[in-house]
Amino acid sequence: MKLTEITIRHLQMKLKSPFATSFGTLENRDFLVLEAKDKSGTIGWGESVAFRAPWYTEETMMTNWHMLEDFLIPLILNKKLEHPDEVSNIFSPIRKNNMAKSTIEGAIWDIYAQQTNQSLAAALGGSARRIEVGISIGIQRTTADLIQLIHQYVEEGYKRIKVKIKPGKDVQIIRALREHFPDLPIMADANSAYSWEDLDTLKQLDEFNLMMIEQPLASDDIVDHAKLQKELKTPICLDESINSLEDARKAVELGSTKVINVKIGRVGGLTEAKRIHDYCAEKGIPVWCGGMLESGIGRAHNIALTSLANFTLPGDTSGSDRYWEKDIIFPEVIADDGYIMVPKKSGIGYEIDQETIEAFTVNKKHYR
Ligand code: OSB
Ligand code: MG
Repeated sequence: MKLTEITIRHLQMKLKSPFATSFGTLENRDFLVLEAKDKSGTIGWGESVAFRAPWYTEETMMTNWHMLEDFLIPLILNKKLEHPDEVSNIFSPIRKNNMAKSTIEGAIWDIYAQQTNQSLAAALGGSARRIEVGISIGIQRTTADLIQLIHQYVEEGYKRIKVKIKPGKDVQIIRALREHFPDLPIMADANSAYSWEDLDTLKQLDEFNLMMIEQPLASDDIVDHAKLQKELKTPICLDESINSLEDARKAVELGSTKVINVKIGRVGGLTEAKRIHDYCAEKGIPVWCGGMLESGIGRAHNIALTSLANFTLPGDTSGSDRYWEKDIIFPEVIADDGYIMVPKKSGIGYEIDQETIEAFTVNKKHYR
């Protein structure tokens, strides 16, 4: 493989309903899509999952564009590659900026899978025919609204429900959900909204039989997460804290986490995601694939990754219709009774809807 041309686009897509977390509310999803052309003409697609603002991690859509244009694209254009696993070495002179790196690496995996005539899932070593998925629900105005939404998604067949919590919007709400849905697999995601001072509140969540509590404390704090896990029965799942295999190893060794949310962008690409998966399988730590409100391109990569054997818990990759009036791939991603079929076609396994991509494009630039 050798990339000879790259196009970056800034897309803006309106979410069907605003998504509220402990940091604020998102109405439009702004993100980058990267199209890479190999010398043979094969085209691969990648998505940057960074947001407009740096609330989830420090990266943004525009820092990604800067890193891509000024550092990553110059390192990769016209460089000969045998396998996508080499990309992380080529990018190793650049510190962090994992979502930016992952944008190109994802497109290279797509090209590699196409050229070796296999699905991206198969190229990664995944064998599941279908994956089990859940849904992540943003903070709602009232608990009644939340309960109604959960009813709707449970009826659609989603296998587990994740709700966002923050201080003041936690114990009461979870108690109400548990009363209403005694046996439903429920988990709570705090996106780092708590600190050690909130120990009492977090301990109160222990009585509701949650599957796990996701990232309660600061993203750079695996020490207090280890202390907290000793105080809780509920398993802690780290999201923002895990940016590499090394982070995963340290968090597991310290006892800071019993489950890991793997996000391709956050860990710098599919190769690193697979390494974390393999390590966790060896250690008996279940993993699941997190979501970043992706378009169909990012969603396709998530589906392929989730086909690996240790993705034993339902992930955040819901159907396209949960986010968008119209997605940029076809067919759109369909979650039927909480399952998504893993595409068998080569590469990411979905066609790119060029017209729709063009319609959502705010800005684009070509590199060669
Ligand atoms: O913390 O998992 C998260 C969305 C944006 C940023 C961070 C998170 C989320 C979600 C939704 O929980 C996942 C999705 O539906 O794609
Ligand atoms: Mg999370």
